[in-house]
Amino acid sequence: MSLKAVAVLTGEKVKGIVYFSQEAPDCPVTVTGEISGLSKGLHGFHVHEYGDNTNGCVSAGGHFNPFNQDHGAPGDQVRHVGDLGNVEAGDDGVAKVQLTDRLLSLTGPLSVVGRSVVVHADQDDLGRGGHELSKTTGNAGGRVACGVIGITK
Ligand SMILES: [Cu+2]
Ligand SMILES: [Zn+2]
Repeated sequence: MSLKAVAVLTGEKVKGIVYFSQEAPDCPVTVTGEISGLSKGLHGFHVHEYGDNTNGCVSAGGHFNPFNQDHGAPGDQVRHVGDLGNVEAGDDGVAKVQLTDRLLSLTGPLSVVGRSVVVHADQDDLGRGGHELSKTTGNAGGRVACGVIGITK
């Protein structure tokens, strides 16, 4: 029986829905969805530690990082579990999300259910930008929308 979760992202201008599914506990997680209201181009896209929206997207905390690693690209050996790279918006401000990740899980001690999805104002440099924030946030700028990941059917 596959596991499914969903996050409804809300922000001042940016909105979206992101779906997660996983065939079985040790399988990769597929992430799909659509985010609108973005500026054209790349935007950092991560799972952050907390499913807490009490102070907007700020209270989602940092990138979900249970292994205490540096920030990186989704394909890197060294990365945060929550590092999902970038989504790319077209001229219409819409980004389609379609990715598969081997580190995410929807069950067990490292489950992302109850945490947040955050989309950022700027491009995630994937840890390679040489900025002082590259190794922690990818220097992806402000949080333009976020939503808590919840279980769905
Ligand atoms: Cu983020
Ligand atoms: Zn990160």
